[in-house]
Amino acid sequence: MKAVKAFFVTSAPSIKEAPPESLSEVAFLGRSNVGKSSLLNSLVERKNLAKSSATPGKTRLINFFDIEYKSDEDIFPLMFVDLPGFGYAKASKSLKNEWQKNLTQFVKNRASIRVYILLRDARHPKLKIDEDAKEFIKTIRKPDQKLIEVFTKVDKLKQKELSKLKRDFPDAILVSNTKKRGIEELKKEIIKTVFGKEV
Ligand SMILES: Nc1nc2c(ncn2[C@@H]2O[C@H](COP(=O)(O)OP(=O)(O)O)[C@@H](O)[C@H]2O)c(=O)[nH]1
Ligand SMILES: [Mg+2]
Repeated sequence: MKAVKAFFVTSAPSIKEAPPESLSEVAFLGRSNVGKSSLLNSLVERKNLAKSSATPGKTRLINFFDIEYKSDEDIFPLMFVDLPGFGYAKASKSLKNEWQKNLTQFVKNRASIRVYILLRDARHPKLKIDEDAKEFIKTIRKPDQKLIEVFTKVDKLKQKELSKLKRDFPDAILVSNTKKRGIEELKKEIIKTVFGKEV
């Protein structure tokens, strides 16, 4: 399935400045540098729609992208929301608190979010900060909001580690942005979750 439309809408520092809630939103959440922007680009087959960077902690804004997928029979309009990374150690404390507050506010109060995509680094699958984020989403989400857990950078794993990860997290989707693995599976899961359709 292909994205027939994918364009940047706007950046917002907080929920107050966010665009009006209109489309079903897919929010990408995860530690800084985990591969959020890269995954967003993979999902729409664009190289640099969401700015990916090797410098952790650069994205401090909430970025909105208007997306449209098309299958043989249907069109699926969505808003992808690239959220600032959490837990970036090098940011100053006040800046960190400010981001964290904005991020928390947004995630809690944005009713148009249909799916939270929580990204985790496949090489560090048991980090407390990720477990905490998962618990947090589970606590605040409404009945019509789903959590999809994704492990990124699986290209860095050996076969044995990959098998273990699958055993430990049977519901998670394993992706590689460099090798384009798991991308179609994730697209399908998003469409199924938001629109209730198998594509
Ligand atoms: N090997 C590998 N590197 C990745 C993958 N996804 C992202 N990266 C790299 O990880 C770094 C951070 O990616 P980015 O998408 O900017 O992360 P973000 O901060 O979460 O938005 C960049 O250097 C990417 O090229 C992946 O699946 N495999
Ligand atoms: Mg990013």
